[in-house]
This record gives sequence, structure tokens and C-alpha cells, in this order.
Amino acid sequence: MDRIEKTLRKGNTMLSREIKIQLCYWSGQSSDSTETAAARRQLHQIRTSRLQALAQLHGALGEEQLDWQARRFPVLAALAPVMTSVEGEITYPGDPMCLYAALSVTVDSALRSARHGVGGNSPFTDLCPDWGKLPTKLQRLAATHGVRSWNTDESTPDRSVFDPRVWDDEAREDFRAELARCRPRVFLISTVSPGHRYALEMARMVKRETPECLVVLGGRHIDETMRYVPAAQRLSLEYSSTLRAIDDGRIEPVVDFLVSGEGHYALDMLMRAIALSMDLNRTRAEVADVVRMLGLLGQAGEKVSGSSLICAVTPEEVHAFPIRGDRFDLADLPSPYQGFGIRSASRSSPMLTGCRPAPPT
Ligand code: B12
Repeated sequence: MDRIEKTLRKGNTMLSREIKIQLCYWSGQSSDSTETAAARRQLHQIRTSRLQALAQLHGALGEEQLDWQARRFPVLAALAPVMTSVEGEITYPGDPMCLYAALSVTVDSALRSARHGVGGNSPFTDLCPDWGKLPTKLQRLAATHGVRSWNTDESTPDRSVFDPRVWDDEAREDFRAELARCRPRVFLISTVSPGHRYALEMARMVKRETPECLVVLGGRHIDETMRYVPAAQRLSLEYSSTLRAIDDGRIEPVVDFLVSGEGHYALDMLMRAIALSMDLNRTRAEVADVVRMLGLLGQAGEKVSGSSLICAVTPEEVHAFPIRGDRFDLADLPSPYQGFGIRSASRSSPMLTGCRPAPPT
């Protein structure tokens, strides 16, 4: 496929909701058509007027003086737990590495935007998700293994990842407290299939405690159950896919966006669309506005690398954005070790304060 397909298509999957597929993130699409130029102009206008309004709202002298405090909105992410032990204990088996990796691009572009302000080539031109600051070496060294303390003032990307390791009533309470503290506008969950039910439990809690928050679901369960089939130009949805389960009423509609495939750049684009759709008081973004913004960004020729699919769920419709961007080398991605204080310890260099190396055998 080497041309832009801007018309909305009705899908023929077994959903009762109408499926609208927008093929606007396709590599090789022409970027000099009149429609592309019009979309770029519209996007420029939206960005400029939002920036001016934001500057006015916060009494900044000029847009470039806009303080980071005025631009940031809170986000939270989690890796869904999985039941693993015969005793029925629900645990995370390690650092949420797949989540850290999936977040690497979007965290990097938000951190760069926080550092560089709104001008120039800043990926986020007005509001921006707040992942905190890069951890210092001291913070990395002080990170402890196992259950993290939530009573820390350190504002690093790690702080925006809920990582309790064990999912029990205490963890649920911790999660509730974390939601009350953070009041995220976007909650990102990564889940494998055995963790799907817990991912939904977390999403349910988010919608109950912070109804203004958008929920984005990604991870291997989504990859394996939700795909776009280019030859047939339709979605392929397994029975256990979150979308079909929501559509059949088997689960409540607690998820707003689903991302499958090579999620790194797709998630970054989704976060940019959310930031551009967020009301300037940073209270909420509506799914319909994010859908419109995703369409506009795609039509304006914004590039997204990799092969993936973003779906947005509304009560009446599913909006699908299949992405076939340029291929990329995983080695070129920003390292998750940059933003996250990933724990490590060895017997020879017990560098962590809270982690005891195994005794010599
Ligand atoms: C390393 C690994 C582990 C490690 C580390 C896991 C971790 N939490 O980081 C360990 C050994 C701990 C582990 C444990 C388990 N694993 Co494992 N694991 C893998 C392996 C080999 C690589 C995963 C990986 O990190 N890939 C690199 C990352 C960057 O890619 P990714 O995970 O595919 O994520 C991409 C997308 O899914 C998406 N994405 C991911 N998260 C998110 C979040 C959001 C918000 C968005 C938008 C996108 C997004 O973007 C990423 C980049 O494209 C895969 C097999 C494979 N080759 O892929 C199996 C695999 C993922 N594991 C699997 C399973 C079943 C498990 C366990 C349930 C096993 C068990 N019985 O305990 C647990 C579950 C752990 C958990 N809660 O996640 C299955 C999942 C199958 C399924 N249908 O869900 C796989 C596919 C193996 C298999 N073929 O059966 N695993």
C-alpha cells in the first residue's frame, strides 16, 4: 500500500459497534497533496492558539516563557500482575522491563520537551505528560529491590510506574492511594494474556477513582488478539481480545485505547494526540477529540515508525489507526535505563542499600 487512504471504511469484524478504519499512517504516502498541506495548516493553527491561550491562562509574558508547571499533566503506568504461585499468590516476576521498553520513546520525547520548552523541535508543543526528571546516579544507586516505597518525593519516571510486585488487598490499597495522590490523566497498562483480568481490574479501579483519566492498554495480550489485516483491509479480533469482550458486554468499557504491535512510536504518537486534545486546565481529554487529533496528525504526514495498530473505543464506534511506518532498529531506541532506575546488584559489587546480595554459597 503506497498511497494515503483518507476515507473511513466500515469494517466487517463481528463487532456490534461500527468500525472506522483510517489509513493515514502509511509509509510512502505522499506528503505534498493539498489535503496534507491543509491538515498541516490546521495543526499549526491549533498548536499556536493553544499555546497563546495557555500563556494567557498562566500569565506568561510570551509563549516561550511558559513554565513547565503550567504544561505538565500527570501520567501513571503499570505492568499487570500475573498469578504464578500454587498458593494463588499474584506476583510480578521482576522489573517491568517490557513496560519500560514500550515507554522508552514516549518518556524520552516528554523528557526532551520538558528540558527544551515549547519552541524549536520540541515533540510536545504545549501540554506534556509529566514523567518527572531523569534519575540521578544517587537515586539509581538507592533504588531498592522488591516492593518500592510510595512515600518518596523523588520525581523520576520510576515514580510514574506503579510496581507493587504482589497484587493483594494491600497492593490494591496502595494503588488507590497512588491514584488519589497522582490523579493521572492517562493510565498505561502493559499486560500478557494471563494478566488480562488484573489489567482490567486496575482499569476498573482507575475509572472508578479517577473518571477523568484515559486508559490505554498494550502488551502481548493485545498484540496477539488484535491485528490489522492489510490485504483484507479489516481488523482481526480474537474472541479473547479486549475489544470483542467490551463489545459483547463480557467486560465493562473501562479501556479507551488499545495499542498492538511495535508500540514504541505508536504510543508516542497517541500521547501527543492526547496532549493536543487535553483541555488547557489539564483536567481531561475526550476520546472523540483524541481520535480527531490522531486523524489530523496522520493526514499532516507525521511519521510513526514501525508496524502497529491503535484502536479507540467509544460507546458507538471503534476507530482504528493501522500504522505501517518505516522499519527501525531496536538498538536505536532510547534506552529504558536512561529514564528508569532499573535495579541491579551483584555479589561482587553490592551497590544497593536496600538489596542484600545472596550470601556466598
Ligand atoms: C523477557 C520475557 C519475560 C521476562 C520479563 C517479563 C517482563 N515483565 O518484562 C520474565 C521471565 C520475567 C517473563 C515472565 C512472564 N512471561 Co514472558 N516473555 C518474555 C519475552 C521472551 C520477551 C518480552 C519482552 O520484553 N519483549 C520486549 C518488549 C519491548 O516487547 P513486548 O513485550 O512484546 O512489548 C511490545 C508490545 O507488546 C507493546 N507494549 C508492551 N507493553 C505496552 C504497554 C502499553 C501501554 C503500550 C501502548 C504498548 C505496550 O510495545 C512493546 C514494543 O513494541 C517474551 C517472548 C518474546 N520473544 O517476545 C515472553 C512472553 C511475553 N512471556 C509470556 C508469558 C506467558 C509470561 C508469564 C505469564 C510466564 C508465567 N507463567 O509467569 C510471565 C508474565 C510476566 C508479566 N507480568 O509480564 C508470553 C505471553 C503470551 C501472551 N499471550 O500473553 C510470551 C509472549 C512468551 C510466549 N510466547 O509464550 N517473561
